[in-house]
Amino acid sequence: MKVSTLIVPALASATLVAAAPAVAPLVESNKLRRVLLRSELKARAQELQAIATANGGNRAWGTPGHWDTLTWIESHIDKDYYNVERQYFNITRQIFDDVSVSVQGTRFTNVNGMTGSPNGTVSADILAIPNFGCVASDYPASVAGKIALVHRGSCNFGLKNALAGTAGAAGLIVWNNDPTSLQPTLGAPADYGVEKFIVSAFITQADGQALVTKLGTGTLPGTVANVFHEEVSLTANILATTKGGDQNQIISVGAHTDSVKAGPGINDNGSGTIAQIEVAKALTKYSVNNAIQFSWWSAEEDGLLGSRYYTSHLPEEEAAKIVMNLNFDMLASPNYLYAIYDGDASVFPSPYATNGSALIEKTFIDFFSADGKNSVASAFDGRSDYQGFLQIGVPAGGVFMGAEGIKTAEEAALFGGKAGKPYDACYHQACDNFDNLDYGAFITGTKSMADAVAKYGRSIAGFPFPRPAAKVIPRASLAEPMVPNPSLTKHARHGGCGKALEA
Ligand SMILES: *[C@@H]1O[C@H](CO)[C@@H](O)[C@H](O)[C@H]1NC(C)=O
Ligand SMILES: *[C@@H]1O[C@H](CO)[C@@H](O)[C@H](O)[C@H]1NC(C)=O
Ligand SMILES: *[C@@H]1O[C@H](CO)[C@@H](O)[C@H](O)[C@H]1NC(C)=O
Ligand SMILES: CC(=O)N[C@H]1CO[C@H](CO)[C@@H](O)[C@@H]1O
Ligand SMILES: [Zn+2]
Repeated sequence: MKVSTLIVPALASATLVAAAPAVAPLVESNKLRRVLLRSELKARAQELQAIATANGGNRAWGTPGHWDTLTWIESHIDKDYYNVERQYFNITRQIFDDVSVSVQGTRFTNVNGMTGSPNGTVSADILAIPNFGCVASDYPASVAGKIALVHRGSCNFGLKNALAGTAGAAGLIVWNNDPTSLQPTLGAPADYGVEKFIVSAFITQADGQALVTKLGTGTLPGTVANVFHEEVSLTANILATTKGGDQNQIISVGAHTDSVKAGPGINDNGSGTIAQIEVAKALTKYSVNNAIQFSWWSAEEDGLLGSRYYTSHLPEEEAAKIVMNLNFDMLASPNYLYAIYDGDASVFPSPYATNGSALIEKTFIDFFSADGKNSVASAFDGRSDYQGFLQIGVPAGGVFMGAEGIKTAEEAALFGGKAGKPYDACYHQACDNFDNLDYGAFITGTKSMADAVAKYGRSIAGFPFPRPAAKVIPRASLAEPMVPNPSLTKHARHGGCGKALEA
């Protein structure tokens, strides 16, 4: 008897091996969510913390801690289920050598360079520009050959620079509109319809105010310098695409892998990285109708460089296959809120709103609502890795749990936690470590990702796809900062029946 019972299963399994491989069941939201465990999120956070600890306390791109992060992500991805690719690219950084502003020979002590400014020193008369310098008519003909002094605010630095240059200014000084410090970035001249920028630097609010008063409508001789050298370093994105599912209908899901230099970045944005690993693992038990592509972007901290590299190098016919981009960053803030990108611009005016982005927003609102949780709208301002996708016409959406912003009393009523305190007091600091995370919020955020992956991995019925002609949005049309429209109601949602979802 013993012998025969041993033989029968052996034969049975031999038969199974010979048969066609069983097709995994089609993914379902509740099943995918059920296999996600808080304990696994914690285990990954521990691993990521260990990588930071072993590499001088951070995982900034270009450092060994970041390369180790990439290897670690790949070790968690099933190569039978996914095609895994590293997309290498070089990043050229400006290292400032001499950044200065002087007036009548006196140098200001607190001057910041503008990343993207040409290399050089300009000496000329300084003229103060009225208003914010965001429209061509702000620049008088007399600015030609002079250094324009412009107030920060109302539009991007790149637009101010392009308009001043177009009016013939030889250089630009921007003065801050608040007392905090800032490292400004111009972006690319082409985004503002010009061939090149003019030499520019950034001064404090106090220095700017004093200079404007001193100049009045007249001019004084001065100098603006932005002298730098360049350093080229290599980094990489990771892309893992399901082998199954329609490769012409790709659901792109992304988070960034780098931290700031100041700390380990376990919430920012280790949490998005970890959530993606766990959802990508869970998905391997199921089949999908539409391909899912998980992306781990590099160098978000330096201006969304990894994701923008990807989208800007994507051939048009490949871009046409991407149905949507879902972005997850900071999914475990200790004093969290559940904020969903306002894809329909019902709360925050946004040039990016489309029907597709509105549908994605609704998917997330419905998830939190069905889970008995509140959610609020988050500005759809293109300040994370989904920006590059919006620029090539791909609808986007996602969830965000708060960074350095301060929780309001209204938000504390909706989400608990402490009003008057930052959502993440450790944002961009050394204390953004394993202990910084709210693991309850983290598992909820991870499940919101799983829900969207399952829903769109099954079907995109009703979603506007294939897209009509891609709607390309120039960055210049983006105002800074995004201010919510108070006349519109905040769509804070009280969670459906108040009953938590089973998984
Ligand atoms: C990065 O730059 C180095 C040196 O400048 C070059 O050898 C390498 O091919 C570049 N790699 C990529 C992916 O562009
Ligand atoms: C910028 O100019 C300085 C001298 O004016 C020069 O030493 C430096 O190499 C230049 N940087 C670049 C990136 O060309
Ligand atoms: C967006 O949706 C509205 C209402 O459903 C519809 O009338 C409109 O045609 C759609 N726009 C596009 C560009 O599909
Ligand atoms: C959505 C979001 O807040 N993403 C954050 C990820 O991390 C970077 C840098 O730390 C922040 O600038 C982003 O805002
Ligand atoms: Zn909305």
